[in-house]
Amino acid sequence: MIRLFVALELPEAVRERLAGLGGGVPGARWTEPENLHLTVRFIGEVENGLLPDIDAALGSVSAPAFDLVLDGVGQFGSGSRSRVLWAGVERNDALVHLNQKVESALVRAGLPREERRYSPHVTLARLRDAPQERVGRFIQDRGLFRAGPIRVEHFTLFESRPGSGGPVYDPLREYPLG
Ligand code: 2AM
Repeated sequence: MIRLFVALELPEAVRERLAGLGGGVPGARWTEPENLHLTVRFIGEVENGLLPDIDAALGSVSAPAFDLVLDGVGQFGSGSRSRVLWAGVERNDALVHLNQKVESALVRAGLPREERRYSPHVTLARLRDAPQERVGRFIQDRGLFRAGPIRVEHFTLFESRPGSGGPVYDPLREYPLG
């Protein structure tokens, strides 16, 4: 089996700025700077034999290049459950369009449809037992964070592998946007 997802890479300067947002929240596990990305479509575990079909499906996606702006920070989840701290994405119809194109290509390739609504974000940290008061302050203090515009001219199929220091994301293939 192989664990896959489709994402946008972020330029190093943007990843550095995102990594620089970190700190000040006890119980936060920060994303390694090289792992910061914007998921277009999570795939999950599939048989290795499906990889050629997935690759062909993604290769058939035709969508325009676009600009992306990161905007603000926020969190998913609340209470003591596992929570995610993220950087947001300014409303972006081209990104939603790309998500839909990728979704239908993958469904044509035989993958189950994603039932959850697409909600673009860059995961900054996973929170366990982080005091909500500190999380709230973090979000408030970084509310004016903005990065971009970032020109997006391709999307990437990644493999996620477990590593000793957390997951390792290997880019398998890039697909151009026109
Ligand atoms: P997340 O960062 O918000 O968890 C690789 O795991 C990427 O796929 C991450 O960006 C992750 O988003 C995303 N993803 C979407 N759905 C997922 C799921 N059910 N399990 C793990 N990752 C998921």
